[in-house]
Amino acid sequence: MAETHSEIAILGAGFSGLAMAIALRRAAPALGLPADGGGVAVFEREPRVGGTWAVNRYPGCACDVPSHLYSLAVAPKADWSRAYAAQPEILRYIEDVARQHGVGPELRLGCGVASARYDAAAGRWRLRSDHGDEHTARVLISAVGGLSRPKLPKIAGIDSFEGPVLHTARWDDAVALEGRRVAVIGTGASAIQLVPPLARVARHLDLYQRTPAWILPRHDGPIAPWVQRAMARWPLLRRLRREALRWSMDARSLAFVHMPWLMRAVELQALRHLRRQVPDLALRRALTPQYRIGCKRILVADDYYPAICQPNVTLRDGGASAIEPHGVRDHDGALHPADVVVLATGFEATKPLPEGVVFGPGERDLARHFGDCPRAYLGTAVAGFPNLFMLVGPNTGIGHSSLLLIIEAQVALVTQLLRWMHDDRLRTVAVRADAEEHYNADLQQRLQRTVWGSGCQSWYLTADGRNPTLWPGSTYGFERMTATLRRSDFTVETGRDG
Ligand code: N01
Repeated sequence: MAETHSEIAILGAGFSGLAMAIALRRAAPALGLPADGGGVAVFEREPRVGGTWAVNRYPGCACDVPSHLYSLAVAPKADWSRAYAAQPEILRYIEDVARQHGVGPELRLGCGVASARYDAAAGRWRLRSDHGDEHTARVLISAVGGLSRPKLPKIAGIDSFEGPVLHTARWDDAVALEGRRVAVIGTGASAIQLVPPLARVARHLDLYQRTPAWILPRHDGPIAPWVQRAMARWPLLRRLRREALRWSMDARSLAFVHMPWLMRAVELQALRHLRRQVPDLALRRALTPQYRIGCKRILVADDYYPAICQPNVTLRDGGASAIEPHGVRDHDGALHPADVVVLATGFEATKPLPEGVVFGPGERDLARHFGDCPRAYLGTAVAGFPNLFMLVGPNTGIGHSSLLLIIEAQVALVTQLLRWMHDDRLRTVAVRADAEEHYNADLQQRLQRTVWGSGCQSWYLTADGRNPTLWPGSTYGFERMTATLRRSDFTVETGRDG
């Protein structure tokens, strides 16, 4: 097989991989890269760009962050059609952004990376694609996203089910749901978007709830065409809207991180929403969460509770105890027939890259190195793994605002690192172990009193309660932390070839 080479290889063409590719194009002269995307290869397993927005195609899929904040600062969009855009519009936006910025020649679509190994003698990463092709790169940037690997629940008998089993992130449009009996397992962010459209078409929908979620009103709706036109004509209006959203959402980090008791006011708002939408007392009780709001992701929906109140929908509180060839057993052991099972059970958030994929010097497996509790420096660099940078790495998740703000700050940091490598002819850059240690000790200290550690179980936490997923602060805070590269936190090798 032919071996190809690029200066930089990016894993993933979702929001973060594309934002990185765009930044590399913009900074190409300063990085010594050709302006046409040469020197960069973006490997993407799916046949199209979009990442999570290309694979999450379940009915009702939308963003629960307002559109004017859930967009890249480098690629503003004035004509979002709704306050909260749905998946097709977001995917179109991502495709448009790639096109408008000329990202294309560097894309290797339908080409996943099976393994990436660091060759210390050559100072290169050696990649092997799913097709067996070899590729080398000086720098490897992981942009695989935090929520890319579906989590399949360990429910007894799940493999014995004779009908289709779908996961929200592996949707199959060929599976007909109209007039069928559908069992949905899980009541998180994906489920609450999925249940209303499913309830409209299914003969019967059984919703297996293990833990009720806190839900706030969404206040979604179309953005009037005249508003869209005004934002296109006066970009300042759009910028003001974006900043207002950012400030108001970031202000919440104060309560999440420093004063969880303040969340009580938000709980009252959510309880009012529940009372208004669910008249049945027993159902309301079953839907009332027993943990502090914010401990798990706060959900927003206007149509979820009304859907559960429909006569063809039954809430099976307590979750599913077993699955059999033709149905699902509830918490009490009663069997409920089902034609299709839908798993809305989330993702392997602490293991986005499984074992056996990325190997640093000495064949050190990155996923094993991370173990149950991944950690990195600024979520971006990992001690012992030279010339490897991560986007949306450990502790960069953000529950209260737009992840795209974090991604763009990380992209700017990685661009600074690459610029340094180019200017000083560096062969390798790796974060120092003590800098990583110091950063994480401080981070875990800040995480201790946050709402996320207030006693619930969530995908944010490891089994022993550590938090390797969330950033404990505001998006402005993350931007500040990453704005200036502290070169003394890195070790380098000089004498770069080529
Ligand atoms: O997954 P989740 P998700 N038996 O992990 C339940 C992002 N997102 O796909 O709470 C029965 O939140 C589990 O129950 P419990 C967003 O960051 C964003 O919904 O563990 N139930 C829970 O109810 C979000 O946080 C958007 O007790 C089982 C559910 O499955 C993240 O993705 C939209 C079970 C999993 O909920 C994940 O959301 C959608 C079992 N064995 C998603 N195992 C936006 O709009 C798990 N569950 C941006």
